[in-house]
Amino acid sequence: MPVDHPRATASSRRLRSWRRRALAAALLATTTAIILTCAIPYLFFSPPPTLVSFHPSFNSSRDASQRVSLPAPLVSLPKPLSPPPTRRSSDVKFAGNDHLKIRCSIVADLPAMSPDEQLLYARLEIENPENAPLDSEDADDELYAPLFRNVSVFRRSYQLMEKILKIYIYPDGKRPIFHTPNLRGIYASEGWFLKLMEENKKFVVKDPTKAHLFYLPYSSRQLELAIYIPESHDLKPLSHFLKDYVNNISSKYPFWNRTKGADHFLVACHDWGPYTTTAHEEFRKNTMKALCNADVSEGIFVRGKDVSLPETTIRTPRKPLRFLGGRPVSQRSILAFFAGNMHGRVRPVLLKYWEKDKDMRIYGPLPNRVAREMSYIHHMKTSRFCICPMGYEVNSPRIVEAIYYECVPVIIADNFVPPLDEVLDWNAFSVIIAEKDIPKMKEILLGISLRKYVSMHDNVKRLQKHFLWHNKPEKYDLFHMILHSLWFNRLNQVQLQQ
Ligand SMILES: *[C@@H]1O[C@H](CO)[C@@H](O)[C@H](O)[C@H]1NC(C)=O
Ligand SMILES: *[C@@H]1O[C@H](CO)[C@@H](O)[C@H](O)[C@H]1NC(C)=O
Ligand SMILES: *[C@@H]1O[C@H](CO)[C@@H](O)[C@H](O)[C@H]1NC(C)=O
Ligand SMILES: CC(=O)N[C@H]1CO[C@H](CO)[C@@H](O)[C@@H]1O
Repeated sequence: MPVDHPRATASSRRLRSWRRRALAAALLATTTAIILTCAIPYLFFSPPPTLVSFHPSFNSSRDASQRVSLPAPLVSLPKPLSPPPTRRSSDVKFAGNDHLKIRCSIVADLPAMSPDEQLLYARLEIENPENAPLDSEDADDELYAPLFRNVSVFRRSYQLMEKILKIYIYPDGKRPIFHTPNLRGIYASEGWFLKLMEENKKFVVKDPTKAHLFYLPYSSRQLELAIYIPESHDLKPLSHFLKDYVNNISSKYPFWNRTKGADHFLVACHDWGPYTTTAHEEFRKNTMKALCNADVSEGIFVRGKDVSLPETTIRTPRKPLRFLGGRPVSQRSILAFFAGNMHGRVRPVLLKYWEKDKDMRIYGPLPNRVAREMSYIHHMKTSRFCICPMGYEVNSPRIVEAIYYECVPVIIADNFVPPLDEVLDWNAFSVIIAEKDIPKMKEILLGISLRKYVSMHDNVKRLQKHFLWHNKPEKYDLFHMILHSLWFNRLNQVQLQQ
């Protein structure tokens, strides 16, 4: 910037002030154009601003006919005087992709909004099909559309999450039940999420008044280890402990009572995760739960509100991606593989029908004579299909193992909501068989053409990156996918609270 010259002549001063005015006028014109561009979808293409219907492709469970009222239009702007030009030609172009950000930040002025207004803004942005051009321009080719229910909705929602979402982690709660991630074994996903969330700088805020979501940072596995009395078959002490905790934070802070816990969430992979929430009514009903045990038949997990948490078995926490990968289709000679204990109602039926089949390897616990020849993991790497029957509970660590070893998972667990079901299209890369159809399992698997199988196998490989833990989280990895599902489901709920 030129410094003011004390000896400047009157004419040069006039020239400078003229320039400033011209610049201001140009800015004003540009801003108006941008505002009109941004306003058009709201003014002309969206339903009346006080009534928003759920877009059928947005929800995962809600009745599409359900309508809810919005408190007020998010952005109220004057109607343009002339008829709007067509959308594409009206887009004001700036250098690169930046016009997207400018386009909406000017209208929406996100930082000036309250967290609730920001959520409503994000919701409208995602629901409005007029926003579709935004993501084709911003498409990054990192997402493979066939894996998703609607990849444009996912991409848009993810972008908005990165831009908007803020999370408050309650500092309360003593170790080891709280703040102590366990990174190994079959419950590892709750530990990894806890660790990566607590280390996170992008989404976590110190100031809870800025938060959209509140995290209850406990481990369901540590809760079991610390409080459960072995052989007691009594989960009451665990649920009373959590009830106490929730009562503590709801009297200490104002945030719980504002939504009765609906913007609070937990992440729990232990089978008992859902059952330990039952002693506190609001906690059981309202709090968002990311659960491995995603069973809709028990009345605790609710599709569209809660998140089916992938169960990931981590054997070596320092190298979570060890052993990843599998054989190409041509080197997968076994039709289907299962080995495991006879937990629950499904597995004995599976064995009854298929243990003796020559094309498949269906075992109880993997026999030593077999394991000496070929390990469990190697079986998965060389089979076409990996059978993932429920155990005592609906979930199975085999689903993610199959994805890691590039084996197409076959899920047998009625009432189970598969992981990240809000956004993923499980038909693209898995086979879901009803429990009653176990006798027809071989027929069903052989009925899948080679061509179809090759595409499913390819999809499994492309899906893999969305199921990986990284010590430093990467875009679209498992940490971000879980976070995104929480964000997405919160957006799904948000207007019901108002
Ligand atoms: C995805 O969602 C958008 C926005 O709701 C919609 O316009 C589009 O038709 C959907 N695409 C598919 C393939 O369903
Ligand atoms: C709740 O607060 C009480 C009183 O401060 C404390 O004794 C108790 O340990 C707390 N419970 C939990 C689960 O944090
Ligand atoms: C929230 O509500 C509970 C139950 O009504 C009450 O005991 C508690 O004091 C309230 N918390 C705050 C911070 O006002
Ligand atoms: C994408 C999706 O799952 N949409 C669902 C929304 O809710 C309706 C009604 O419950 C379902 O029919 C849709 O499948």
